[in-house]
Amino acid sequence: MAYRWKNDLTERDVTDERVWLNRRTLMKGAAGLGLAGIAGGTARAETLEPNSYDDITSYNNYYEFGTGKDDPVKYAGALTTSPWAVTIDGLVDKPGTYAFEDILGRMTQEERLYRFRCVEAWSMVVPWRGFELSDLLQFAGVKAEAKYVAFETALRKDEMPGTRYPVLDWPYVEGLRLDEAMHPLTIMATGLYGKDLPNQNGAPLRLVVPWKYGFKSIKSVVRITLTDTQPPTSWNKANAREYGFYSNVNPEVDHPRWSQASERRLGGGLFASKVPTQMFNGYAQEVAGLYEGMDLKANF
Ligand SMILES: Nc1nc2c(c(=O)[nH]1)N[C@H]1C(S)=C(S)[C@@H](COP(=O)(O)O)O[C@H]1N2
Ligand SMILES: [Mo]
Repeated sequence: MAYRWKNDLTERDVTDERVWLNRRTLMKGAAGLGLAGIAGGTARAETLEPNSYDDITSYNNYYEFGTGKDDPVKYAGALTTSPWAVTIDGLVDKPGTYAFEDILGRMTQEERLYRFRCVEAWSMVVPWRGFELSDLLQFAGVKAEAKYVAFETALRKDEMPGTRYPVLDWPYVEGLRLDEAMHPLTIMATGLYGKDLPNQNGAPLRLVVPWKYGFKSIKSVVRITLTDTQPPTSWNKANAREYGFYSNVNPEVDHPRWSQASERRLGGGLFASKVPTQMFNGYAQEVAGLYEGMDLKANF
C-alpha cells in the first residue's frame, strides 16, 4: 500500500483519520488532549495512511523467534496463544491471574491509527485495535505507592527457538513510569486491521506506546507488575549506553551508532522513503508535558 506525505493538511485528511477513532477517544481528545493532537496534526502537517496488512505482518522484530525480520512470521505460529492469562501483581488492590477473555470482557476496545518508529530508523503506520492500559490498571486498582509498571513476555523455550540463544536475558521485560502507562495514548493492542493480532505481532496482547521506540512496545505480555522502583528493561540490560529507560523518539538524540534525525517509512515493498523523524514521534502535543523539566539527552 502506498503512503503519502502532504505539506498541507486539509479538513478532509483530518476527518479521514478521525474515522479510526471512536467517539470515546474523540470525547477524551476534546476534553484533555486537543483535537488537533488526537488527529495527528503537528507542526508539519501529515496524512497518516496505514501500511498494508502485509507490510505490518511480514517485517517484524520478535527476537524470541530469531533476529531476522522474517523469522517471526516463519516461527511464531508455534506459540500457543489460547488459553492465555495475564498476572497482574505488585502494588495493586486486586492482584491475580486473569484469563485473557475475562480481561477483554471488562475492557472497551477501539481502533487507533498510530505511527510506529523502530530505533533502527524504520517506521510504519499501524491501525491497532486495543484498549487503554489505564482502564486495566484502574480495574486492578493501583496503590498510592506505585510509581512504575513492569511488563514481561511469555518465555516458552519449546515454542520460541530464539530463546535457546542468549541474545537477550529472557524473558523480554519492559517498563514505563506510571504516568506514561496511564496516558490515554498508551494501549494494550489485541489486533490490527480489525483482526486478532497475528503471533508475529505479539498475540494475543501487546503494549503499544506510540511516542517511544518500538522496543518499548513489548509483545505477548503475561505479567504486569506495579512497583515503586524503576524496573529493568531488556535492551537497557543488554546495552545501557545505547538504550535508555525512557527511549522517547527524539530526532535530536542520536543512537551511538546511527542518526535518529530521519527514518525510512516502509511501504509497498519497493517503496520506502526517507522522512524526518518527529519529536515524540509526532505526539509531542499530547506527551511533552510528561517530561517537563527533564533533560531528554541525559534521560534518553
Ligand atoms: N517480547 C518482545 N517484544 C518486542 C520485541 C521482541 O523482540 N520481543 N521487539 C521489539 C521491537 S525492537 C520492535 S520494533 C517491535 C516490533 O513490533 P512489530 O513486529 O509488531 O512491528 O516489537 C518490540 N517488542
Ligand atoms: Mo525495534
